[in-house]
Amino acid sequence: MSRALIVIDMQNDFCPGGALAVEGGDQIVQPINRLMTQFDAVILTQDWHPADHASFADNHPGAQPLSMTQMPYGPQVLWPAHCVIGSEGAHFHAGLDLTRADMVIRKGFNPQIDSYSAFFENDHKTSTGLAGYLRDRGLDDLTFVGLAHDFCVAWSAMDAARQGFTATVIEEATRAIDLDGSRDRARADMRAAGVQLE
Ligand code: VGL
Ligand code: ZN
Repeated sequence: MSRALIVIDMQNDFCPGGALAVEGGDQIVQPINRLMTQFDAVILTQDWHPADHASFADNHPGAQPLSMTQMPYGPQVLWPAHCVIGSEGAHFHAGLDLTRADMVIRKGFNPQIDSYSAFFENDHKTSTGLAGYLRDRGLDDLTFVGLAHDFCVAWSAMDAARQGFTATVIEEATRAIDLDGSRDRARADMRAAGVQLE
């Protein structure tokens, strides 16, 4: 088995001071850098939204950030604008070791569909191409870390398990947004999907 570390969305906007800051997000940078040395491959994901993205509350007149809306593909949280293509907030945290990354996969660039998972957009149909890349390289044992535990990390790990990869989340190297109990829900959902929590 070849093992890949998949580092989810370690970007400025998800760290303290960012547009969608996750509490303690910056505390996991060094632990993630240390983990990178223990894997056969390292893949980074980068949330990458156009300014007119449908997941931004600003693009829904009258809507509050963190309220819910209905999209053609299902319910969707409306987020403060974040990780706008090319912005400082979309850059990786300055302390993250980028030298070990074999590949960076961007997601969320389709203006009409959000993409929490590294594998599929939120319609659960449109592939990012990551599964094919991993299979072509024989990377079948995947470990997930990064931000945010209860959204992009959880959705990525569950999609990995559903597609037949071995999927583990190292919880110490994640932090959660924890919106209305989303952290506990994500843990239960991940376990039910066959994701190992360490
Ligand atoms: C994320 C909300 C919106 C994440 C990305 O990385 O968990 N959450 N976009
Ligand atoms: Zn996003």
